[in-house]
Amino acid sequence: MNKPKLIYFDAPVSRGEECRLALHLAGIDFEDVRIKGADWPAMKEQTPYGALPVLELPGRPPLAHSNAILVMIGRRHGLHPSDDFDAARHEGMMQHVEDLRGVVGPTIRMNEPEKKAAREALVEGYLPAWARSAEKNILGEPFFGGTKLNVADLKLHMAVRWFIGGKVDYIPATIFAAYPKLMRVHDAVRDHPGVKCWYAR
Ligand SMILES: N[C@@H](CCC(=O)N[C@@H](CS)C(=O)NCC(=O)O)C(=O)O
Repeated sequence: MNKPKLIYFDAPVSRGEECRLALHLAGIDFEDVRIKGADWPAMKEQTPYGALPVLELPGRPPLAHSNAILVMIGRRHGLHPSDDFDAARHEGMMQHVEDLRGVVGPTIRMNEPEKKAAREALVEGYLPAWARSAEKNILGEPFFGGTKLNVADLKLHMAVRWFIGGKVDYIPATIFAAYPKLMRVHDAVRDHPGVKCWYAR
């Protein structure tokens, strides 16, 4: 039988993982395709925008861009606000996370000593400013929009999780510790029963 297919790399803290989590929380039985880096160059041109994640739904063209995938799953399965203004606020925060990735992501491919210098500069300036903006716009508790988890929360959770493991060189694991709302969203997603169930598989 044709199942929805989510295609991404086997990366645990990533755009793909937030889409996998959304599909799981939505109760969708999907094919979790994790491609190897070596297989990617041959696939790249076949994807809509030359990047992953991609969601394939039976009878539809492939869908790309993590936020588009998340919003579509969220709208169909009660993980995104039905009010259009609220939805737009959530999408704004989701874009804020993409902005963060757009700034930190390029440092992954840097060599030393540029990487150290670039990341130390981010710790001094961009990252606290990013977190202040996130904090200012989190109006709900414990999640971004209140008591209910939405796809925007998965996005925020993944952004915090990227750093709190302490595995990003030159960026302290405590980089977001001074932002209680941001950390509360992270913790509430981590502790959500559906999320725990995904990681207990
Ligand atoms: N705006 C896109 C960005 C996608 C993106 O940059 N994906 C990365 C992995 S996270 C990728 O496919 N990199 C391989 C490449 O660009 O060749 C999204 O939100 O999905």
